[in-house]
Amino acid sequence: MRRILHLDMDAFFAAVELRRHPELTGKAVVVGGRGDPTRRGVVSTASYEARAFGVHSAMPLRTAKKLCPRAVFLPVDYGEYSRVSAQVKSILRELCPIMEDGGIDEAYLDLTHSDGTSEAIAGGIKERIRSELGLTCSIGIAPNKLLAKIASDLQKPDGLTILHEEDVPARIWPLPVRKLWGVGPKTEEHLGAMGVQTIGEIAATAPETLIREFGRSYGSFLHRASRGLDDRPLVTHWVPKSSSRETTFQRDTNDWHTLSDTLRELARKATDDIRKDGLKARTITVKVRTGDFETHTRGKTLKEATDDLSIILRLALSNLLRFDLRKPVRLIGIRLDGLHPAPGDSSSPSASLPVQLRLWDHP
Ligand code: TTP
Ligand code: MG
Repeated sequence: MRRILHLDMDAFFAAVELRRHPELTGKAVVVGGRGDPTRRGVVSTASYEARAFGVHSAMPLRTAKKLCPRAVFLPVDYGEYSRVSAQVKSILRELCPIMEDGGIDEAYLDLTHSDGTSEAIAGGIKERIRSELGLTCSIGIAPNKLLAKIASDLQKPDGLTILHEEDVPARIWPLPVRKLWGVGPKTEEHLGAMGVQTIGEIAATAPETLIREFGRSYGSFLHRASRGLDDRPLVTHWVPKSSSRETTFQRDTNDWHTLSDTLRELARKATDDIRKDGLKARTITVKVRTGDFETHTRGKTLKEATDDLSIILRLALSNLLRFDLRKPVRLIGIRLDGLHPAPGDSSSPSASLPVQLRLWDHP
């Protein structure tokens, strides 16, 4: 049985705005357009306080102002939300390398081969997002993406919902058809005309009827989805080509101890990075930039890829010895490339994840 987690940030754009305008906490806040309800534009999102007045995404700002005259209107700052989004994704990827990016404020993780209870994993993610980013999210964990996504929405904000297959009749069937992934306003209307309002009523409709009404492909999708069945894999897309780390010194130096210690530390971090991703590297390159901004690199390629720190350290230092280090150094860096998934090598904990191969199945 698979174990899939879906995470969705709570009132995302509004929550990010509240971090820098803490005085607005607890107030009705609407983020959209240029933040001016007298001008054209739609609501991107609203705080839960504003939602209580009926304000929601995609509504004209003018309408939002009518529904909630006291709301504070803020302009959209997409750059800031993207930065925070990347931080969320990097926390998630650190905890589980098999991640599907679901959009600016959501993602799926495949926890099938992760240790720990679902409660503990979800609690750990929430805690990191709260303490490091000052934000809350809602999490659903279920046997597939379809159910995990519905689950993450069931107890917003700051929710955690764990669904099992046997919970489908009680928890999923009473929901309106629109809650089903892949059901939009048109299908909702079509189903409504057939007297079908809830997911359970789709499940109770004969599959032949669904196929007659919606065609073979979509009809059978509706039949399966209404029963909570979904075998779509995560689309990870994410295949790093190289991993690099570098450091700029406070003051230029050509002290061998400083240079070699720094390089050792960078090699350690870069090796950690690839190990976390279940990868091994073939090429180890050292980069040195001198105070006059000349940049040089020295690299070595191994016959076989490795994630063995002692081998990587040895190569990094022998590369460093190949530089002319008479001029003081401003920046030193290491790059590991020629990355390959580490095959079932039990000496490395992350490398033993069999699902790692999935990263490469779905490029
Ligand atoms: P959502 O996750 O749909 O909404 P949300 O995070 O604001 O609130 P919830 O707690 O219900 O998850 O969308 C994420 C962000 O995407 C949202 O903060 C703003 C943006 N967005 C738009 O710009 N326009 C839209 O129509 C929607 C739905 C979202
Ligand atoms: Mg959200």
